[in-house]
Amino acid sequence: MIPNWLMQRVYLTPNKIALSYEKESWTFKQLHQVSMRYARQLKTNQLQSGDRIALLGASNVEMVFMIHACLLAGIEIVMLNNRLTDLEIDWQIEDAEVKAVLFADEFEAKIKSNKMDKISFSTVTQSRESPFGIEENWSPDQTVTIMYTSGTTGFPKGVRQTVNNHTSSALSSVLNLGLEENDVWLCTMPLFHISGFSILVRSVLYGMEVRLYEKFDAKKVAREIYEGTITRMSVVSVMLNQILLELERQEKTAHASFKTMLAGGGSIPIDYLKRANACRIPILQTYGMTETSSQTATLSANDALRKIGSAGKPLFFNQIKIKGATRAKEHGEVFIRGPHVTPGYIGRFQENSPLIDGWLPTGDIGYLDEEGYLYIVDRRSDLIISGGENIYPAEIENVLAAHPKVHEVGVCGKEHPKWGQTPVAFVVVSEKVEAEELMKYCEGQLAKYKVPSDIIFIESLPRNASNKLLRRELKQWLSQQ
Ligand code: S0N
Ligand code: AMP
Ligand code: MG
Ligand code: MG
Repeated sequence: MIPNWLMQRVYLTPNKIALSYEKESWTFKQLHQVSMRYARQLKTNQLQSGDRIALLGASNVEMVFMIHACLLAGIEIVMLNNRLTDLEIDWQIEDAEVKAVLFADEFEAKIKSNKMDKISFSTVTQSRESPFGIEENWSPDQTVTIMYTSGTTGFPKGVRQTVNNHTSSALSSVLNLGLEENDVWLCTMPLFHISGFSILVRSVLYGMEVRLYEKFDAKKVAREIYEGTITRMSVVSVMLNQILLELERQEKTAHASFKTMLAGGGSIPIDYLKRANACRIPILQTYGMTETSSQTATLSANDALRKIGSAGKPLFFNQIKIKGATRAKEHGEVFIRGPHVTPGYIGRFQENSPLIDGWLPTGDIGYLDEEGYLYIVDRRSDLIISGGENIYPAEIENVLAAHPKVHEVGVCGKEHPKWGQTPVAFVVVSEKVEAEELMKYCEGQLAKYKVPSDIIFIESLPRNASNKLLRRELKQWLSQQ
């Protein structure tokens, strides 16, 4: 059994700071008090232990209280990406068969489905309180969160993240990074991604302060880094670049107490790693995913330049193998094993075990060097990563192919100076249509970051003998333009 995280934390260090936001802060005791009140108010709204709900909100303090209320009450949370359209959200909440959707009032228009209860945050916080029996201990296999991740078929998969997954991830991380009394981890990542959520878990397990931003702001972050008001932070490459540009513009370097810039969610350009080094930012490239409740491997700051481009070695409890590889540097699919790996999906994909003989095939192509450092070189599938948000071509192709004037369509990623990559659609029409009309059509159905940045009309799509679309050829075609 694992003790109820926040109950145990408030027992151990009630007066340590748990959370800060702008000029306000909350101790673990205060966080516990508010979250317990919310949990009792959820009970009044018929939500209690064993229920599954979906949570839609911004990455702010109210959201943190709501998350902890659900954890205290034993309610499984489907974390919804607030950049998605109403259609995408409906698909996920129906797939997850949630009992209710809890939403921050400003997101009301994003929930159209009427197959479940819809409860606004203000309804919860204005409800009377009902007593509930708190579970002081949790089973390690209990699901805490479910996060949808885009899949090769174009249908997102709801990934279960258990008590054991989150706990072992936080433990592995601290064995690698260490912990100091004054640590403050800045969270500017969305709480609906494991990149952000894992920071909340680390906070409650370590007794560490999380400094929370509702929105990423490079200028504010840069100041915290050179003034030393935070000691650790997680970023994707687009954020890192903006922070570096700020520090470079102001000719500032990181404060000596700033210890960790955990950079992941996709590959980090080598130029950024060198610039980070010049700004005295200890940069740690990491390889993690939703299915592994964050980091699997992380490169230490000392190795950042010696092993440039590597995502490091696996954290203590984790194992990595390269399928089929018999010697160092041989490329193959990365397989992962460890207590942080999800037991499986829910909904449409619940019968499809993600594991092969206990190992998670990642779809990523990589190699281990002679010292056992991991390098990710490619994707087996055609995943596009835009600003840390994942997009599978099939999601966009499925939407565009349904347009009456579209005969067929192929999507691939194009390099982009700001976002890393953006999707581009190659369209074969059955009837003349303007690119603008197709973009509008996509905007109605897909999150903004998935809407193709270019639509290119062509005569026919490149296919192999068995009629399979050759997306690699589309990519080559783009690079020759
Ligand atoms: C980069 C972010 C912050 C950009 O958002 P921002 O600046 O707030 O934009 P907005 O003001 O909302 O919108 C302005 C315009 O920009 C468009 N837009 C926004 N985001 C994107 C995007 N990603 N791609 C393309 N366009 C985007 C808006 O649509 C808007 O357009 P207009 O003006 O036309 O309306 C934001 O994108 C962000 O937060 N990105 C990061 C997401 C993330 O966390 N990804 C990681 C997911 N992966 C994991 O969680 C597993 C890995 C992991 O756990 C990890 C990752 C990193 C570090 C550590 C770890 C770990 O293991 O702990
Ligand atoms: P997600 O769907 O957000 O869980 O994203 C996980 C995927 O992001 C992985 O399967 C990789 O394709 C990619 N990724 C994460 N970290 C890295 C990294 N350090 N280098 C290259 N790709 C990465
Ligand atoms: Mg994914
Ligand atoms: Mg059609």
